[in-house]
Amino acid sequence: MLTSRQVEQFQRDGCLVAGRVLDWARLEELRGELQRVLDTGPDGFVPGQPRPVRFLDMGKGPSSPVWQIVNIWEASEPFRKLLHHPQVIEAISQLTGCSDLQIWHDQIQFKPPRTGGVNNWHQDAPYWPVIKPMTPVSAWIALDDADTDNGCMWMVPGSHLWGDRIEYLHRFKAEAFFDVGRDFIPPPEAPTQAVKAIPWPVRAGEVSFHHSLTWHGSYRNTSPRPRRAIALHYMTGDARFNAAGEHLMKQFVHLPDGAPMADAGPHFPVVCRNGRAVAPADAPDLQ
Ligand SMILES: O=C(O)CCC(=O)C(=O)O
Repeated sequence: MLTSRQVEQFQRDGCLVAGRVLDWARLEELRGELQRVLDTGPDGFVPGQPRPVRFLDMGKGPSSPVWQIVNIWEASEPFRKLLHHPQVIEAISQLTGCSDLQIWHDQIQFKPPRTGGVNNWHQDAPYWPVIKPMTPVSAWIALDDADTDNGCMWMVPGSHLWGDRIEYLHRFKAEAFFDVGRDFIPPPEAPTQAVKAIPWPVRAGEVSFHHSLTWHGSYRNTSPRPRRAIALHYMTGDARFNAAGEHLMKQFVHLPDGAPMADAGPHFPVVCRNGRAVAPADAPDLQ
């Protein structure tokens, strides 16, 4: 349960590191599962074997890879359980004010030691045009200590209040502005013109929450350590399908335009109903 101070901080900043949610044993289990999937590789899954929805290098190739795995939960029982983590679900429910939640999708971001690349500045919501209203809050759980040396996220606190600025953020080159206080120009309605990007370190096993309009990105991993993390993107109970949009997960939605995403089926498990976390065992199987 978040304190009222933490909720206020999130409302003001659009980001919050909210403490430890995984003990060492659980961390080790998830790291082991991630390694199993990485060792299998994008082309190593045999027909019929449970596999993630996407598995590819979103970086600039072998010299600066950023491995992205979408819906690892579909290939790994421990990651499926993680979607239902009661502490995380309860916090998302508090931060969104919604008592019904389901998974939109998960996303591993793995930056290998020394070579791991950059995630450009962006907001999440503009990339999710198939759901309306946008899904407001994501949980980002560190599987390693993430700091400025191994490519932690950077945030622009308060930027979630400035609407959809993705066109503006796309102007920045991959390497730009991972440096405190550089000259982002906020929109005129921003309360301050001194926009600061701040590093956002998160320790292994801790959860960080960010609003889907918060400006964020992450720099290279120049350290000898890996940077492994998973983002859990949730939908609120009022989310509806927008058939005009495009997204990787659209292939699993067989609904008419405007239908509630609550009916979207087993690729989008319900994790919170009437304010109570739904146990993984009560979520339907994928078949
Ligand atoms: O892990 C990262 O470097 C970026 C993650 C991100 O953009 C997100 O979770 O929305």
